Amino acid sequence: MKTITTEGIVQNLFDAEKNVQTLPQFANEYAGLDEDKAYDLQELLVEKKIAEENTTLSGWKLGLTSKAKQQMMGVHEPSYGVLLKNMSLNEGETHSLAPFIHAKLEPELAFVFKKDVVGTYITPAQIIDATDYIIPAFEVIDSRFEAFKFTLLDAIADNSSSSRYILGNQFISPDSIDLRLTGIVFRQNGEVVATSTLAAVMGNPAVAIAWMANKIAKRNQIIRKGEVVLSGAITQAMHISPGDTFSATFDGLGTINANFE
Ligand code: OOG
Repeated sequence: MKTITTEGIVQNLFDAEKNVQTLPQFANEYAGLDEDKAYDLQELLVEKKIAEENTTLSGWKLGLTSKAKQQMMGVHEPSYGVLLKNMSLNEGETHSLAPFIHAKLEPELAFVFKKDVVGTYITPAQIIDATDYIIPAFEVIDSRFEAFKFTLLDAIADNSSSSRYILGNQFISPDSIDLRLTGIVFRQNGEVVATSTLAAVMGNPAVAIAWMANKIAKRNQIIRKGEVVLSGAITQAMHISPGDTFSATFDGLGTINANFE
């Protein structure tokens, strides 16, 4: 039996973010919830945010694309979410943790598109071909669910835990780079907390984005020229505390920094 309504879930997720409060997972109380319905909820939440926060779509994000993240969260497949203009933070600034419930930071490779990506069988090569440049990036994720615990369907409705994103300032064409072998070193307060290569993201971050392009095509959506796509966490996510400084150095692509208070 359905004990919670669609409007109720969307409002609760919206309010939880606004009021910096958690809510319980709902997926088990919502009869007939499947992946498609969870993305319907995400779409309604994003529409509400665009209307009430007076912002616009700036791109997309992949979630749970690496084994490290899937194991950390106990799920077995990726998800995607929507990025909005008001989620973008400037690299050089120190960011207040006040708007976040229990934020974590993840290094990711961002792709910016120079063409619309249209089709229902998009390949990773087409993703690279449509990419203007790639940028080292951080994503701040913040689940609206208690203790950062959820099923995949809860997380999808919660816009895949998206919260903010920070883009670096080196813009590089992906054409001649073997992304799979691009190494990264992730530091928190100067200490190395994780190392990886971009192959951790579904073998190649372009594979993850192709997966998403095909997934959103089924809902009549596309990646558009000018949009940014975060291709998913390359390492485990690190909890952010006030005063933390983070950096992620990507071999040949530069370093992204983030400071919090
Ligand atoms: C879900 C979203 C994770 C990623 O890149 O893996 C994510 C979560 O773990 O909260 O954005």
